[in-house]
Amino acid sequence: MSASAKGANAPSRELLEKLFRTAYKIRVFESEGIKLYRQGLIRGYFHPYLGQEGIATGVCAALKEGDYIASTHRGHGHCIAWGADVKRMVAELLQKETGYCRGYGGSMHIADISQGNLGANGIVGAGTPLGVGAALANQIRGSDAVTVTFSSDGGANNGTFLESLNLAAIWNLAFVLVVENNHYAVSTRIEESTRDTDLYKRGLAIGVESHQVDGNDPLAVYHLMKDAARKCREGKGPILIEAKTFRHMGHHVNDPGKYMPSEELAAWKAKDPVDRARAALTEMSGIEISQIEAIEQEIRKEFDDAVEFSRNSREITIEEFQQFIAAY
Ligand SMILES: Cc1ncc(C[n+]2csc(CCOP(=O)(O)OP(=O)(O)O)c2C)c(N)n1
Ligand SMILES: [Mg+2]
Repeated sequence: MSASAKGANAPSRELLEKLFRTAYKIRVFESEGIKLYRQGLIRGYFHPYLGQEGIATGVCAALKEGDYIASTHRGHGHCIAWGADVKRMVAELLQKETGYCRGYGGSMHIADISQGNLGANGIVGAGTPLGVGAALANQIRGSDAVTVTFSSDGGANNGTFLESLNLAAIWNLAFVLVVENNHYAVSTRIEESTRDTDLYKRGLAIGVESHQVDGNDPLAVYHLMKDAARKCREGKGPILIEAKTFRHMGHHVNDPGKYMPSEELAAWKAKDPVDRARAALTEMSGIEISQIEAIEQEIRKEFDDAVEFSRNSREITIEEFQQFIAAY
């Protein structure tokens, strides 16, 4: 994020604060969530979004009420940036009935259709056709809503990636495909799974406006997404955005990520998206350090309150879960 951007086009304090708040909230949720996982309180997998916060933060800040998002298995950050209730998210992770899916879904299935969050998804790449379907429905309804699907480098090798984007293109849908290229699908390096690692070119090949952005720069992501959403509402969609980034740890909490070269990891950590959001807010808005600290404290308290709320909520029973499954 260019901290020197000043003058008429300078981002507002409100925007800078929103970006920082969101990025920091994701950072706290993931860091503290990992601790809960390590205490054995969360079952199943937990795929941390640490290091990738700039993408969800910038994208969601550029959308408006009535728009839609579809997420991935690494979806906590998308939910938070979309404005999800942290209490209900933590409760879902802890299998409590107060969670988003009554505790039946867990980390990879948090969804809130009523608010346009089509959900996290345990099937890599599955959010792309889902998002295109929502965008088609919105076009048929005459709505100006934009649908964003968050995908991934691994997801881009799923057959439905091009099939869906191609349909979105011939139908001029208000659809934005955000590809979070973190260079790995589990331990498989992107160079091992595709010859051309610039994934935005796949959109160009089928006539889709496509861009590449530094995913660790929340403000750059925001500006690109803002422009993409405007174009989509003008009937100029779909648009593909490839955001380059890097995870701060292995694929999931129990993956030590030894295959990630330490110098490369250090170089990406030096471009930490949360630090950059904080630096932009500090340098461009004139906010006092004490005010930043107060924001951080407020967000940490929100997480602690969510844990307290969740601990006091009732855990679903195996019998209830079995009855729920049998009903479908
Ligand atoms: C269709 C499908 N294939 C394989 C898997 C197993 N799997 C879960 S996550 C993952 C890697 C995903 O990598 P990427 O798409 O780049 O997303 P990232 O984990 O980097 O966010 C795989 C292969 C799956 N869940 N779904
Ligand atoms: Mg990946």
